[in-house]
Amino acid sequence: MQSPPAFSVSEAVARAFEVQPIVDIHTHLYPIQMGPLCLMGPNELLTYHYLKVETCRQLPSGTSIAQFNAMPKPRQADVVWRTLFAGNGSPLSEAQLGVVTVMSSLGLNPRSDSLAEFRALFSQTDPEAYVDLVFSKSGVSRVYMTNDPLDDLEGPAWREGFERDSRFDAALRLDSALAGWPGSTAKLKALGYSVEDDLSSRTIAELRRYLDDWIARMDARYLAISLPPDFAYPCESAIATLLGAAAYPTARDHGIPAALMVGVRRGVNPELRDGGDGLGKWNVAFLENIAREWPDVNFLVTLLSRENQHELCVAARKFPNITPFGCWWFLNNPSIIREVTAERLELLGSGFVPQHSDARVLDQLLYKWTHSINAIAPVFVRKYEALRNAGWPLTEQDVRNDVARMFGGGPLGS
Ligand code: RAT
Ligand code: ZN
Repeated sequence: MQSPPAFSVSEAVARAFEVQPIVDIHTHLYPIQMGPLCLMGPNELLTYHYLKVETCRQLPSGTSIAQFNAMPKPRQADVVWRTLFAGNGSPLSEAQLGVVTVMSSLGLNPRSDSLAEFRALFSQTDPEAYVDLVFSKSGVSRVYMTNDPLDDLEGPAWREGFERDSRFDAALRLDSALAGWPGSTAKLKALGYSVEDDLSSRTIAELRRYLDDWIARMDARYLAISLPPDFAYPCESAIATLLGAAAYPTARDHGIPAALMVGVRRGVNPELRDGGDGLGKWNVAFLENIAREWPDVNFLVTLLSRENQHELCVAARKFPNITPFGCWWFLNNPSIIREVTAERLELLGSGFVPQHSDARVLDQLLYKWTHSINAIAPVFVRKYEALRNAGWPLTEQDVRNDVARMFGGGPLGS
C-alpha cells in the first residue's frame, strides 16, 4: 500500500480549523430582529458579568457595589474600562484578554484611555453589517440561542413574530418553566395552559402541551435546563418529577436532544446580581440513572465543576446517549480547556462537542472561539502525532473530518 504524502500535523490542524464553519451549540445571543435581546457593542461587552465581577473586586475607593449596580450601563462600562484596562495592572484574566482580542480584531487600540474609539466604530456601523462582520471574522456560521417563552422580553417577540435570521437556531430553555415549581404557574396560565400547583396528571398534560407548542413555534432543536449540584434523579422533588414526566418524554417523542447543564449554585453572592452564581460538584450517578431510564433520548451534558469532568467521560463511555459538550462558564479558560479536551479525546475519541461559547454579547464570538481553538488545536496536534507515530497513515482529510464532526454541531448536525 502506498503511504499518504507526509504533511505537517500542526499545519493540517490549523487549516482544518480555518476552513470549518463553527456551529456554536449554546449561546445567549439573539438576532437583531429580537430587539432588546440582541446585545452587541462596547457598552454590552464591557458590562459582561464576568468583567463586572472582576471590577467589583477592585472598585475605585468611595464606590460601593450597590452604587456601581445603580449606574447606567455606559457609565458602568467606563468604570470597568478604567478599572480593568486603564489601571490596576495588565489585563491578564481570560475575560480581560477577551476584550483585548475583540478590540484588536476590530482594528482598535486596546491600550486606549477610553472607549471612545470603540464607541465611534460601533455607532458608525450599520447593525446588520456589524452582525455580518462578527460572524465572518469569528468563523462562526450558526449559533443556538437560549429561548424562554416565559421571559418578559422574549415572550412578546415570539408572540408578535419576527423574521428569523437563519444563523440563529432555537433551544427551548426550561429553567423558568420547570425549576422552582410552582413559581411559573401564573405565567403558564397567562399563556393559556391550565396548570395547577400540584403535579396532577392534568398539570403534566398541560406542561407537555406547552413544550409541544413551543418546540413547534420556535422550531427548537433541543431542550435545555441548568440545575444545581444537589439535583437528584430519580427523586420526589418537583423538578425531577417534571423532567421525568414532561420534559424527557417530550424530547423522546420529538426526537430532539435534552441538554443538562449541572452544577450551578445561583445567587451565592446576590449583590453581584447576574455575576453572583457559584458552582458545586454533582453526583454523576444521577446522570447514569437518567441515561439508563431514557435510552431513546440523547443527552447533551455539560457540568460546571472541574472535579466532575473525568466522571462525565466515564459515564459517556457507559451510555451512548450521553454526549459531553463544552467547557462551561468557569471552565472556559485555556488551562482547563486543554486539560478537559485531552481527557475527553483519550476517553471518548471524537465523540463529544469540545466547546460552545456561551456568548451573551455578539462581539464575544470574536474572542471566545479564537481563544478556545488556540487552546484546543495543540491538544489535537499532539494526539494526531501520537496516532501517526503509532503507525496510522493519517491524512489531512481525516483531520478535517474530525474537526467537522466535533465543531460542526455534533449530534445537532450542521
Ligand atoms: O455562562 C454564563 O454566562 C452564565 O451566566 C449562564 O448563562 C449559563 O451559561 C447558563 O446558561 O445558565
Ligand atoms: Zn449559558
